[in-house]
Amino acid sequence: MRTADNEKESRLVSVVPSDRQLSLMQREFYAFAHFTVNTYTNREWGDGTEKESIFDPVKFDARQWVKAVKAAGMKGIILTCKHHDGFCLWPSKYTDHTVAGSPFKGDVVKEVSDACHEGGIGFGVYLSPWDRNSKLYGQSKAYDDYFVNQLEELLSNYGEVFSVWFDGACGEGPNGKKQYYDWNRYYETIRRLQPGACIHVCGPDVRWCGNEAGHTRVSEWSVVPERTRDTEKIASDSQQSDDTSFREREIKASDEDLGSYGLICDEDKLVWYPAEVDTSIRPGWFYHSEEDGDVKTPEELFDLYETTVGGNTTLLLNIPPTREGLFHSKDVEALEALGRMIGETYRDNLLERAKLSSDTDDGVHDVSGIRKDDYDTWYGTSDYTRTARITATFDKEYTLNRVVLKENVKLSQRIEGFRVIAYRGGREVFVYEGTVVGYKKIVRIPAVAADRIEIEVLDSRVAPAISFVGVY
Ligand code: FUL
Repeated sequence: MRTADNEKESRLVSVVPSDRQLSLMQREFYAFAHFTVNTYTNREWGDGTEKESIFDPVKFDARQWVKAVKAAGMKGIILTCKHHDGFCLWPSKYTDHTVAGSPFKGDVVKEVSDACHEGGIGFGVYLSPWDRNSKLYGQSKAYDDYFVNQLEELLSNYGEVFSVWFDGACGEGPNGKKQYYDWNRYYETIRRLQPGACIHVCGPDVRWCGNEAGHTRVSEWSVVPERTRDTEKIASDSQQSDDTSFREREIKASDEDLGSYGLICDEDKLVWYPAEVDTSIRPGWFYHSEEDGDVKTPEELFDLYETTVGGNTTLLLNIPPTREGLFHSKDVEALEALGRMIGETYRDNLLERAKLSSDTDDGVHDVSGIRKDDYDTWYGTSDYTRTARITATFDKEYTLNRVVLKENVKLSQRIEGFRVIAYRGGREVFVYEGTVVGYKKIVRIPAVAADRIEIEVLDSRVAPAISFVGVY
């Protein structure tokens, strides 16, 4: 057990999300769509020499994408408006390497953003800083001007944008030169034109989880050292970091523990930097017909959803459009089945049929609000109590296999250890012990018959602030 320290813990819980970060966490699950000339060359990385004429999605229908995405319960699409090959899915004024030179002629960005807005989901922009086509690449300010001009087009002409996704991949351009990106200028442009948009990966708002395989850490923290963020930026900025004193030791995106109390309690600068897991429904990011048999099954997708969204990260799931410009029927079927599984599992919160109580005498908030999923009601104990217990006694015995816990993250991430205990006729039938909760924790337990559930917070910073409990 760690030594309690009121002052250090108070400092930790003063680190909270911005409004844009909060909105993104509430979005929970959204799609990536990787679409460019690679879809036609059957490659994953284009080299910038592809002819515009190969881009020809004859049945392109962004509404079909949105429908499929919504069926799975996703709340947005981030489109690769420009990938490393430099081909623009919109008719950019600043280059000829765009859809305008293709038989398609239209504006993919416009159609996808319109369909998203019409369907009531968010639209996000992936714009690769690495551009293997632009002659300006590697000429510092000239390329930065070009890149900022493109950002301005995308952030001014397509309505509200919830996300700008900056990839860390950075190599040579067509002149064999590398570019040193003026990140701060890019960030300022985004804040000025789309203040509600989060900047992901090589950016200050959303942290890359460190892999592309869909793995979430056992304990995923949102309050982490500020240098976690700097490292991401520096890493993508190529060999610029050569000082490695112990204090400034690198924290890699792949490290297992980024924010437990012991690790960060003496850290100078802390930030709210929540994780996002990005992975593809197929082996590749782009569509390859030979992968039609490798679409993740609904069960695999459901597992991915529960471990990521239910593990204090957001989930960015890639669905690559085909050469025709549609989501493949296999992907659509998997997404629809996933949506049904999520809907069925989480439809009926058994807590609605329970008597709730807290036996912690100094409870500062009424416990009854926690069966409703909102942040206005939350349950906590008075400051520096660190523990809490909530008991739900059901009207009869139920078979259950999921417990969902949420913290009111407006008050930071506080819980470091908890337990869920299920009882039947006064006897313990199952115990689950966990670490973090954060925005959302989905506790999966084997189906048990129980008539009472106890949620015990074993340790938290200052005091817990639980905003939701669901039992299914
Ligand atoms: C990587 C890229 O190189 C891949 O092509 C893909 O876009 C993935 C999301 O990020 O860094």
